[in-house]
Amino acid sequence: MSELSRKRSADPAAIEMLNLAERKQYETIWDRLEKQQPQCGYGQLGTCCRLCTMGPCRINPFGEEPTHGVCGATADTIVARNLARMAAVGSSSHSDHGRGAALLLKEVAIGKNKDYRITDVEKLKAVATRLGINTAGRSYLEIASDVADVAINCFGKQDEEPIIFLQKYMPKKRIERLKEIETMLFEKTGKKMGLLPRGIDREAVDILHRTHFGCDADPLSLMMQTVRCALSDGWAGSLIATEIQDILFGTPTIKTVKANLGVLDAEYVNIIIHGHEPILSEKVVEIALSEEMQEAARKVGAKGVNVAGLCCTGNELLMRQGVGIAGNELHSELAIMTGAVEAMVVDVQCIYPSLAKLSNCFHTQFITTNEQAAIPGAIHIQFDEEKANDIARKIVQAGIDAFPNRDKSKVYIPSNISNAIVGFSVEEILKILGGSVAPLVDAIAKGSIKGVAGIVGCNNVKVKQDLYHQELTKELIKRDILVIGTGCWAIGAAKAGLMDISAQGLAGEGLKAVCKALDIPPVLHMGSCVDCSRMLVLAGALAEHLDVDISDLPLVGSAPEWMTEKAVAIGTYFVGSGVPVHLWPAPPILGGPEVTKILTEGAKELLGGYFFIEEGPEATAKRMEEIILEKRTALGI
Ligand code: BF8
Repeated sequence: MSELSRKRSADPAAIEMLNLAERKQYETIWDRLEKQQPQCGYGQLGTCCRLCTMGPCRINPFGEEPTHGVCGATADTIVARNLARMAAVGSSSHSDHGRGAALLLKEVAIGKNKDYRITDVEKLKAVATRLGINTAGRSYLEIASDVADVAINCFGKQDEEPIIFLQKYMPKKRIERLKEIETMLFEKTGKKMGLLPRGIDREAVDILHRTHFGCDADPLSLMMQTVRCALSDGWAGSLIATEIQDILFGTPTIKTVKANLGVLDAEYVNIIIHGHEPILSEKVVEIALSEEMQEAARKVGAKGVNVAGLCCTGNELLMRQGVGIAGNELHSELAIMTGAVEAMVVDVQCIYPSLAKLSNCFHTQFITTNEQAAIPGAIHIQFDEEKANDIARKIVQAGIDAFPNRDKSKVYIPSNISNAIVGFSVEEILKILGGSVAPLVDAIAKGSIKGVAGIVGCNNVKVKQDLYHQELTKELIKRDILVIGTGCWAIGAAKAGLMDISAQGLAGEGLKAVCKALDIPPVLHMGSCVDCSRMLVLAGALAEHLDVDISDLPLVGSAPEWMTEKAVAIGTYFVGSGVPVHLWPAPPILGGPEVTKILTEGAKELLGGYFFIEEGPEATAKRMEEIILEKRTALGI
């Protein structure tokens, strides 16, 4: 077993595939990282600016010349602007996804789209009631039309009022606190700094405007707008995606799934769905599993069609349909290298352009489907919701047609596969708790559960794949801290067996007893990255039950292998909601001492939530536990 492969990943399936890549000379993301060394120090510190053509400028981190950009921008201004833009991009990615769901719900409601339907009428009514929409004596399509209108309005409204979804879902105490901060900042500085988002699109555009040449240079003002934009993602854009996808495709329920590359089956046509939006993946699964397609696969010599997920669209499918998950982000190249993938079908976000070139080494059809993610070298089959059935059939058929071209001598599927109990939507959590958060609050009050940690985010090729995810999770449950989470962390935890019922044995005595009584693992899969909104809703429910602010609760977040701009948005909306958030690797802010101070110390005082940077799972778990214990003491428990 290659030493190099073991340095790159903690996942035995990945190590096997990395060994194979080394033998066969397939280039991987790890190889490309090496070719990029040494990476730019200014970029890592966040002190390079290329926002106008007088630059690019960079600031000397040791206080020597150049200390300012050509326009006079300081390191803090540059760092703040860069970070704000990262959050705007991340928020926009989640929120644009939510927009797609809202627009589809409208089309289904008015009968324009016949290829989709409303699956979960109970959830529809619950969302409508929360939004203040009348449900009595009305058809579910009428209600759905109104829900879609409210959601669509959150994107483009122009008045100054906070976004309706945020108003109806964020606990009142938090809204009040944000308003008080706005007033206090105005009184103290004379500058208007808003925190409550007015419109989803508006807050991202605001950042694009204020970071244009010659606009906002004030680190505090830039950071407050960053929080406002991120809050429009968490409490609106992502929340809309989650809620409407539940209405369209069903609210996740608890189920057992299989995780890791072993979900691929050498005797079947394997179709992997990768990306983020279940509008595509739900349809591909439905069509792929139809008798018509299974029969077509048998005709070309396969036993049928097998569908597996990857990354967040994989999380969406696993939560709702129980589809097996082939892996998280760093598995995407490795999956193709098994030589057993007939089609990798992608929509948007977290898709390496390298997959097109790699697919050419195999018979794999690398199929892009979305105009927002066209990739040179891919086969593009344009997806269109109104013709979803026909297009999904075409996509699945392309996979089936590729099966006879499979080179059997290239097939190598690692046998690693784990069981994971998944599907912990807030609704399911409430169901297992008997209808209210009270038993969870009691367990926390008694100390059997010290607190709750939410872990999110990616794989980052700079961090050994899944190691931080696995070790931090184990350290936390050992300390009687319940772990919930989403995204590529959740897939990493599932692959490592941490979502299996047997993981109860790794938990501390208090947490173990609670998990045994409820028959759940100590590590709960709450979905894809837009489903971080489920964690916000759960935090809100706990805060309202206790009549306290979210920042008073023994909650803490972590993104230990993060890498995307979406993760910046997620971390920031948790901070804006009052939750302390750990980050590793360090974000590109350390070149701006004032920005670093605002995000780590200033935010704590203002928002209750703040960022902290820590390296190493044990040190991180220790710090997270200390934060939880601090909160418990303040609550008097
Ligand atoms: O939205 S965890 S690598 S797949 S960004 Fe991407 Fe990060 Fe994975 Fe999902 Ni989230």
